[in-house]
Amino acid sequence: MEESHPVKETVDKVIDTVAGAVSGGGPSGTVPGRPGSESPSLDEPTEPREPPAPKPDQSGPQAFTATGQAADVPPAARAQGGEYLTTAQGLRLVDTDHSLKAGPRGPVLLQDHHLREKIMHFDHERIPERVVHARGAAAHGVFRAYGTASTVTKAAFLAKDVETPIFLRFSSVLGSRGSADTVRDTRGFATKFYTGEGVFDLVGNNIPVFFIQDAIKFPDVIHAGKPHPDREIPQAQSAHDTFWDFVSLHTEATHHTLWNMSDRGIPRSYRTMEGFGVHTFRLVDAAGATTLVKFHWKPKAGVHSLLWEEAQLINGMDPDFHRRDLADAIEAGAYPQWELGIQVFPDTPEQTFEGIDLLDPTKIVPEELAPVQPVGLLTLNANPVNYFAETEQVAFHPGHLVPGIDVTDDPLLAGRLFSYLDTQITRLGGPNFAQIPINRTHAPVNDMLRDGFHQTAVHSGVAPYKPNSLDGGCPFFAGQQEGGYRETPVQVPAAGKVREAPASFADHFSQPRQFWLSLTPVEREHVIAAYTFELGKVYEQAIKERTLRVLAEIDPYLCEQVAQGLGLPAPKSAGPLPSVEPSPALSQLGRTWPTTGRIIGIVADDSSDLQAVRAVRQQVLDGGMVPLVISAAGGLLGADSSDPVTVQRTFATARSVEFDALLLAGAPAPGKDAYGARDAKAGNGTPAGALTDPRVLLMLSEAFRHAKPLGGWANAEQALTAAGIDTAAPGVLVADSGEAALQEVVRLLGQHRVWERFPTAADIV
Ligand code: HDE
Repeated sequence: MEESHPVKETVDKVIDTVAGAVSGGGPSGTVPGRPGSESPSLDEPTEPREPPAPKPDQSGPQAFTATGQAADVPPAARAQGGEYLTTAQGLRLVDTDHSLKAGPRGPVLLQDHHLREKIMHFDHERIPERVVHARGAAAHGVFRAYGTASTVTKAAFLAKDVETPIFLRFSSVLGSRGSADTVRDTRGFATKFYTGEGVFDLVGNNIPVFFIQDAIKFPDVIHAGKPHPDREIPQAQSAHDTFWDFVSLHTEATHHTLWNMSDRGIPRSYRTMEGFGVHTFRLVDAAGATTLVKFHWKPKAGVHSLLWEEAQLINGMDPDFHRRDLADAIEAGAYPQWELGIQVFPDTPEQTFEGIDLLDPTKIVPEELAPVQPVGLLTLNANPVNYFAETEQVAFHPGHLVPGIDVTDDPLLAGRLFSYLDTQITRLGGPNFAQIPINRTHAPVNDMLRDGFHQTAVHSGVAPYKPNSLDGGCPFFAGQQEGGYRETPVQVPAAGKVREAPASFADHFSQPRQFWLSLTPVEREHVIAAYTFELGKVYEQAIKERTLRVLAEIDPYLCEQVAQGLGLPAPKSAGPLPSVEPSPALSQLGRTWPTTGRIIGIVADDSSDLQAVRAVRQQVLDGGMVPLVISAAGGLLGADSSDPVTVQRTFATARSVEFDALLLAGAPAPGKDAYGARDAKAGNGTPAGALTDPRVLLMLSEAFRHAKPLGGWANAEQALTAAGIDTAAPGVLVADSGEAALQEVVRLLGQHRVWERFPTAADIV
């Protein structure tokens, strides 16, 4: 029996839906990205009825009371109900289209309670966006522990086979809430575990180091990265004077900046990013023994990035690329997964490992020295029902800890422990943000905190203080047996109060050099290009020259190449460069990954062998990937046949950047709209006698230069040649059948891109 696959089922439903709609048969399923759970009627519905249910891929926060007690209410009870439009007080309304007036042409009356309420609420719909990480997307999921961490921590949610609901929010750092997704930036990777012992938040990034070693510098680095305060440009990017001014003067930022300039700064998808806890944490086992650890998230889909040109095109074509990708994957049932792992270090008084200061957040510990040991699997399996209620209002805090997990004296972490509570007072409007449904703990709350804006709990008792006798002495202290959280009594060496960093924090260049040396040649080319682009956007020459001095401390070749691009002389390093061992684990390349959830474009038209197109599409689905058929016009190919093929994209609406690989079912003839005045992508239009649509040629040449696998059959060679592509080039395959072409394309996709297509500079190796 053929095994059913969630992606396949969904895409089949898409095909049914579109085919049904075109043939007048009505929809029979959902398509990823469908706006609601029901298809709309052509005319405005007038028959009163209950609101439609959320879409099946969506789930709100689980039902718990404001005081952390399981609530026996169906999820839908949180949404609105009833058949009729009402005021916020539940008063039914007869009209919401007209203000109350003294006659149809008369003045509006102040007594219009509905007008006042509607406009008052609208006027206050916005809350301040996050001061950093404002742009984000999130999903619900579950974390299942392997039990392997139980040797080092008593945290109950890390015990074998314990399943914990989670909410995970990804974000970029610098941009505003409406900024584009694929900018060059660090990404946030914040996970809320709703454990039985209280909420644990792992508030990490996709880059394992940070710009600064002390939280007191955070406003400085963020002010430098944000748009210039006078013109408020540029949005969501570091390619400007203030950013490079700061990082070139503040050289402890060098390591993080280098990661940003590498492919890590432009991930292909949230699904293909690693996550890092950055700081060293302290784990505590049941006997009180402690271990130092660093947290890592490893994506099952592999770590993949965009190319810079692709990222820039996507920002125009689909600024929501990352959030759409995440939501569509979950809706299609291709659930993204990450393994949580820990690097484990002995908790010694020095808090160092192999000479690396574990309290310095600008340093990593190479995986070759301390392997990442898997402790559990996270699966994202539901999209939020409401962006604002969940993704916007979720509040993470590194100080949300559970027994068995403690913080260390990393000075960056210390400042965060203050900041993440403090910021919510402005952002979420008061101290009761923990009572917002997405933030509610799944453990009973008995906290003696009272009142305040937006208090939604109804506290009973008269003695919210301790000691008391009036409430029977409640609440009582928990010993460790009852899960009481006790901070580890770490010995603090005697010292004077100083505003200083330890001497070990002064090394700013050895690990950047190690990162550079660990990259493959093509990854190094990307780093050179990124620095050259960013500094090329800097106005002041002094800032460029100062940055070149920093690059000289990383590597002379990197410095020379960037200097050449900027038309400036390359400075020499101040002294000999540190001798460091590369860490191959830092490179993203050289491994093979599953291709599940990847997007394959199939270019076809009515002249294509539709039997072959159908078969290939089916094989893509069977492989857990998403096939999108691209043709000259929307609708159906082979509309008259018994089994037509639905078109998902047209030459006018598609762009190569949407696809991970392309398949050509022949050489599609120019579409009727293939002329520049209608679609600039068609250029000067189609020269007389041209056999292939110019937009297809553009798509092919873009995909080729973005090192994407290209396959084709029938007369595909004609289109490839017309696009100027050598069919003998690596990763280009014209096969006898669609099946053979697909097989090769999928094999190549396992490595993400065909890097060998383009030679790197000989002297970079
Ligand atoms: Fe944050 N950071 N941060 N940060 N951070 C915030 O908290 C802050 C740092 C990170 O999806 C804010 O609720 C300080 C490191 C993520 O809601 C704020 C310092 C790391 C998110 C804040 C840091 C992060 C934030 C803004 C220097 C990686 C998004 C709104 C000591 C380990 C969480 C908010 C989400 C958000 C402060 C440095 C990750 C202002 C003071 C290092 C993923 O509290």
